[in-house]
Amino acid sequence: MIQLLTTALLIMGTQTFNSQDSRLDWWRDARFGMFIHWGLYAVPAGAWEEKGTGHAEWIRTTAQIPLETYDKFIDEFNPVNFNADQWCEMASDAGMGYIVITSKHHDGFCLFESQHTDFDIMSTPFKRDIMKELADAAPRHEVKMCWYHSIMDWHHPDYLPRRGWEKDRSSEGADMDRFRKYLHAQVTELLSNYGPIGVMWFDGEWEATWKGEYGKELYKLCRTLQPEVIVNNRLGARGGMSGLTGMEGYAGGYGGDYMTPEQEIPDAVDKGIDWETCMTMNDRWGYNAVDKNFKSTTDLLQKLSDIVSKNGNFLLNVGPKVDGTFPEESIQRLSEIGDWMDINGEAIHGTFGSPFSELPWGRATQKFHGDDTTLYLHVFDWPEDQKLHVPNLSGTIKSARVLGQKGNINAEVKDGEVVIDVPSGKPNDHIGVIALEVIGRPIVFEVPEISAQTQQFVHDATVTIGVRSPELEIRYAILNEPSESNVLVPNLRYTSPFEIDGTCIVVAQSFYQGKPVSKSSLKKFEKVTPKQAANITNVIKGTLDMKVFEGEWDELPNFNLLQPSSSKSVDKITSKPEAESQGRQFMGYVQANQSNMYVFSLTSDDGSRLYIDDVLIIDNDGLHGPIQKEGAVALAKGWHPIRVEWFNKTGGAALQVQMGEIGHPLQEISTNDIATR
Ligand code: FHN
Repeated sequence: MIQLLTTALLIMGTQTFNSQDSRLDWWRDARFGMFIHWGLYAVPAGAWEEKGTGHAEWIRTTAQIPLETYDKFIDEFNPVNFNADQWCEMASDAGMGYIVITSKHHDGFCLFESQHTDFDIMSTPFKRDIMKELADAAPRHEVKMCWYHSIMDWHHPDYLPRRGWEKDRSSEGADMDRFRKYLHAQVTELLSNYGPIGVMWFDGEWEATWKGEYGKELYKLCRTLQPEVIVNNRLGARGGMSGLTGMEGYAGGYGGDYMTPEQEIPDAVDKGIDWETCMTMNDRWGYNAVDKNFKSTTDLLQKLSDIVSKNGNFLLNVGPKVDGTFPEESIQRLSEIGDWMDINGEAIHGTFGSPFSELPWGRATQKFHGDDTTLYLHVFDWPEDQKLHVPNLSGTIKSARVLGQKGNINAEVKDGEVVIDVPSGKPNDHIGVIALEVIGRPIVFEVPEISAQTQQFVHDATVTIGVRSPELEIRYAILNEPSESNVLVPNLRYTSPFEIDGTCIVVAQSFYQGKPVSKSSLKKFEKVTPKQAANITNVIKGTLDMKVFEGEWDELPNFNLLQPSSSKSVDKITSKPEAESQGRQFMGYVQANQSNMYVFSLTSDDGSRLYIDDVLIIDNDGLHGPIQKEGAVALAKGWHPIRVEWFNKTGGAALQVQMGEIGHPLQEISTNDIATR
């Protein structure tokens, strides 16, 4: 048995990441937005008494400031230099198409006038509705106004849980249902009083008191109030900083309209998925007077290029000061970014991801004009010999030009690459962009990808081979001996998936105009003997033994060395009733209805593992949000020992096991297929 681990991008939930949903078109075209974290936390600017100067928007918690002390900041919040048009102009001039500002962060303070609390901007000396002024200014500068809104609320008496250190702040009488009514009432204000809103950017969704079904309910409220509004995936368990979204089914998983990786850029994302990386310019979201670790303009632009080349959006943060101005370092970077975007913005706005899996000197984006394509080459490392080699590219190139420079430059299609004569010296300090006008679509000589649902099989397997450029011809060969794999030129034309019924190696290569234009790829597939079933009779169907353990872990402990707090027979593997600081061990038998390969999926928040016949099939351990992993194993017809181990430290809890015979959909294991003896 092999352990086949694949981490699936979680694209289920209330809304799948449907790249056909035209509601997101303006947002996809924008590609670039401004995040603004602003509130009472700008008053202390990261410093608090003997608690140091490293704080920011979390300061009430990280410096353990009692509520009544923190609330006094309201008397000092008077941003006399705030100018909504200036902020919107800086965003627009930087090439940003939307602004997402914290209408309310975790501290509960509302930057907008709310009829449902006095803990808002109207209780400050400023007494002006910041959101209103921004919402009015945004259209004047062609930016869309969007609201960040935190579910977690450290101020509202009904929100639970209290902060662990808030020993003196009783939770007596706190009522999360009443808090959800307050939350809905404020979201209604935000989507009723300020005109068309581009995105509702929720956050603070990870505590155990917030359930996926609440997220679905709030999603529906947003879309009812403004049907065109976009809602991010942070109304349900988002899967930690990777921003993966929650799975339908357990904890009422929630999808949202796009994924939200935070402070990181995913390696590669399926082109059909909408996503946005949010990132700070320095090390903090809210203003910190001593945090001078600002990323360079070149670094920020290369992050923008990398993200857009992967079909994503970049939400770049500014943390304004208490007087209503942006930090000088932010202003300077926004201005320099704007200078670059003035000339190169066409390589960002309205583009799609790169046709290349990688490029040695930079990134690429593309725009389609009917049948033709503009291919933008983002050159981070400008060639000193003035020859830019674009590997694995062909097609009919009509022209080539350097953005911001007059006239065309020479681009020659040679065997398997395009060589472009570029002027000496990078055209700017950050990224030089070359636009290639291509007739039709660029032909990228990719190595073919060989795949099957699993690399082991019991009876037979279906093999699929693919490349992205339809102009390429795939040729393949099926080899029985590995020794042959490095000499043979594949000679079978691939037209559709094919069956294999024995151990073999599949070799494939891309051809163009009759010539091989890529390296060969190869993959071994193995016919295996299924694991013999357990020799048991008189099973008790529909039952598994569950042991519960109490404790705090960062990874799965060895439960066999621990004393369970309880144990009982259960009819399914689940994290319900959810609890923190808890581990569970499920043991019993699972039935294979016939001899074949079986795929298991294990989704959990936090860590989990799945064993069949005491062999580890899926390792999904560690502290994380809801993440799904898969594994496969060959099983003979009959009953096989299964063991699932799981723990939840704090926050969201989730556990879901699915199973499916190869070639069939994964689904919850039926009670008919579990047993104890
Ligand atoms: O806790 C917040 C944090 O303060 C900040 O707002 C980021 C921005 O996405 N979101 C949460 C951490 O994931």
